[in-house]
Amino acid sequence: MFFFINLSQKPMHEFIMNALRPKMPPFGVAYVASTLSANGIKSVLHDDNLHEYDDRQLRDLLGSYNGEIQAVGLTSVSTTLTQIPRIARISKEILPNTPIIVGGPHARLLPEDIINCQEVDVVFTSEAELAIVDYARGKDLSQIEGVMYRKDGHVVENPVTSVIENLDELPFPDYSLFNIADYHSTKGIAKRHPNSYIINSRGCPYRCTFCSSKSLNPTREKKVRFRSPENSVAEIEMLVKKYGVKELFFSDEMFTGNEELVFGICEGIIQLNLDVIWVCQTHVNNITREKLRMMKKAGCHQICFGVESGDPGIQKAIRKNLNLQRVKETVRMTQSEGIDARASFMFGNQYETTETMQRTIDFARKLSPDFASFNIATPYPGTYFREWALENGYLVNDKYEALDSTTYTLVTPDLPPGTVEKYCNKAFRSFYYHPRYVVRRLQHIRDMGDFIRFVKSIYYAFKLIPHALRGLLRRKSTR
Ligand code: B12
Ligand code: SF4
Repeated sequence: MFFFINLSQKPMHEFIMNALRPKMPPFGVAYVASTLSANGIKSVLHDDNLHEYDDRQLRDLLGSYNGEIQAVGLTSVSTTLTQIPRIARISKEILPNTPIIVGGPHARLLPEDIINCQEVDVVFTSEAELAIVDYARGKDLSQIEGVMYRKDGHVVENPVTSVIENLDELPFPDYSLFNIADYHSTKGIAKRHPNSYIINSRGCPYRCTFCSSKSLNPTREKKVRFRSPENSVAEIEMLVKKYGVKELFFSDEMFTGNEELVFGICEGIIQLNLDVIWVCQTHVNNITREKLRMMKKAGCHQICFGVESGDPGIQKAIRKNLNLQRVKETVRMTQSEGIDARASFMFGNQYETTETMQRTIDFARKLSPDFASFNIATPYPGTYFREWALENGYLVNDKYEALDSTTYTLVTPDLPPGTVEKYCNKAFRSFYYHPRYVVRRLQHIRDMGDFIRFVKSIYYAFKLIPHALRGLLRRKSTR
């Protein structure tokens, strides 16, 4: 049996958006567990991000599976990396002869950070659905692609020479590992519960400077791999009928990029008459009215567009290169087809100044999407933004746990400490705490469900005021 642990993420600060954050199961683990299961090997998951265990609870839990555990598998994003030594130490105390293996986005981006922890035996440096089965069957490590391990005191890394080209060959994620109803997507987005994520493709053809998508792609090319619509629809049907899922979040990096997939999934949902609504995120340039109409018919109620900045110069600098006029037209078109438009913005990218950030705040207000999110630019490993910050000596806080989008870890000549956080909070207040926004949301109320969501959003808005104030005070006192 493989015993997987999803490491917990602890926000560094009180931050205005923290209260809205999603809590979702680890889908990477669900994918590797499903290929193990297809080969007759059982998996168990402890989600420490959902139920955080102290040392004693973790010891008791691991001890209770005495003798059954073949390997303890940890999954890690950069922000949870610092949890690895503690969990690995406890695991070795209780199960000294059981290997500790680690995978996840950070393991794919900077595996050497993880193998440096002496208790860790093997790091999986790429998509691991195939490698994990080789590993479980006891294949010699030197013969397994995409692993990093120690041999005779040296670190060895096996390259990845082939990738899973046909995603339809993979079994669906193992949803039996967790209880979907225990989780939730970003508060305020989902209209129904239980809700879950689904991934229909891997990769993105764009190259935004703040995003690690390119570095995560095993081919490092602009190639995107897509599932067939039939395969995705079969998973959706299973989620709805077997797990009672009522709402889905298509977490593809760019859902509307492949016409065949979008139309195929929509037709499938309509033909099977599935009782499910959904939300997706995508690129402004991939939207047409025809697609929107089909998506609406198939239950789409919200689209999130990564707009990032209201300043044309910053658009170029971050290689997003959006035409702001087209952004406006796309948001209007989305709203006119009865789908809510969410726009996501960032503060503190390359060459940002207080003027460019103010332009973003003004643009967000004028754009008038139904919802907006405001994030702090974060120099994740595998991004050009991180390289730029390092080259210029702007990175002043290199702690991985600070990469939680609530802390600005750079100081640039144009942005003294605290400026980016200030503008981010200002953007939130200027957008949401505005009578015009409240009136517009009131006009959107069509049924009892909308009314309840409106009351909840007012409740969250008031709840967020002390969050914002505490955050500001704490930042000031730690400076
Ligand atoms: C959906 C998604 C979410 C969802 C669900 C996340 C989840 N729990 O799975 C939500 C919205 C909750 C989320 C939250 C966050 N996310 Co997110 N998310 C994604 C997204 C779009 C898809 C993830 C996914 O399912 N990928 C597909 C699976 C198959 O890939 P995978 O997870 O890497 O898993 C494979 C391997 O890594 C390996 N593997 C994984 N775990 C293990 C464990 C073992 C033992 C083994 C052997 C192998 C193994 O095998 C898997 C199958 O091939 C990715 C973008 C991307 N391209 O991956 C960002 C991404 C992973 N998220 C990211 C970030 C930053 C976050 C947050 C920190 C944001 C924040 N500021 O809070 C939080 C962290 C929450 C957490 N503790 O996990 C970054 C990670 C960057 C980094 N350096 O770590 C990414 C890469 C986005 C980006 N391009 O910057 N996220
Ligand atoms: S930010 Fe979005 S569009 Fe840009 S590279 Fe990343 S996933 Fe692609």
